[in-house]
Amino acid sequence: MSFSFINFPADRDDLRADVLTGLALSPKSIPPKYFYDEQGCRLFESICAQPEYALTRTEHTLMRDWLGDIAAAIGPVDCIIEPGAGDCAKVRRLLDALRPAHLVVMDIAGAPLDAAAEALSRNYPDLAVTALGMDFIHDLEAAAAHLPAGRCLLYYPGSSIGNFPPDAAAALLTRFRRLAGPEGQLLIGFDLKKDPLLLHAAYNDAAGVTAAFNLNLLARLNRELGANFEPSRFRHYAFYNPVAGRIEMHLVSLAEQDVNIAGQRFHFALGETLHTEHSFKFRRDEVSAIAQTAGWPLKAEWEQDGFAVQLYG
Ligand code: AVJ
Repeated sequence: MSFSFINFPADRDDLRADVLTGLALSPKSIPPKYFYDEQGCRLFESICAQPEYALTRTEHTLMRDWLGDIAAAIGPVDCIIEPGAGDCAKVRRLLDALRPAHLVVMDIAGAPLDAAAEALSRNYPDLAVTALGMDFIHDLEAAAAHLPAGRCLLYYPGSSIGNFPPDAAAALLTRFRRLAGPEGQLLIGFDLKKDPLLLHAAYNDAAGVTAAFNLNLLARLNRELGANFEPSRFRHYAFYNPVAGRIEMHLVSLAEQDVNIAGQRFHFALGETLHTEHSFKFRRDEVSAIAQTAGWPLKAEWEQDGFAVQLYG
């Protein structure tokens, strides 16, 4: 078994700088990548198990039902690269079907990734696993030094692409193109536009896990930046905006209040929002148009129960 974990230190300074910048914007806004501290990772995994949040289960079923087809379309690969791999659960199916020699996983949550990737490498003794604890939105290019020679498949499942507005999504896919190289391929999974009431319910689960996930951001800022947010004075508020084609997730201030963060004071008016996430929903042609501008020609696609997987290269 071959496993290595490399941590790219960055963290607290980036968090502080991005939070101070985001809170000076109007509307106030914090990038969604900061949801994922250890508690945030646990809450995200719990979201994926909620009955209203079909996204992860549907992707899993699609990948199970079409795995033979998908693997045949991809062909032989030497390496799978997964940015934002989290608990490393999704890539296992592809490892079983494609049997690459190398796996490179990246995640901003370094410690959970380290544990998940090491556990995975114990289950795949012939696989060389490299785990990079990094903010790939920032540091993707640094991953190049850790890729083996040969054909790479970049795997970007889970509708993570939905966190990016179209221009930023195109920019990210362009960087994926450069990393994967001219022989590289991209397998991407994303949530499709559907009944807005279903989308709404997925981000407003009855058990309140999505609310806890959203509010955990404030607890994280209290823990890591010494902020003094009072989470009970903010409301988790998520809705589908059909004009923009996205779920918007907010924390709405329930009172007029001041918050101190890293030595600075921020004022929240009653009803003022802190925007925490966009989760874009797509039609298949919208993603292929974005990928096209990023230099990825569409090779094949699969759709099932409101979720799609596309292969580019
Ligand atoms: C991991 C970005 C795909 O947008 O559905 C789940 C994160 N946010 N519930 C998504 C999330 C609220 C998720 N992604």
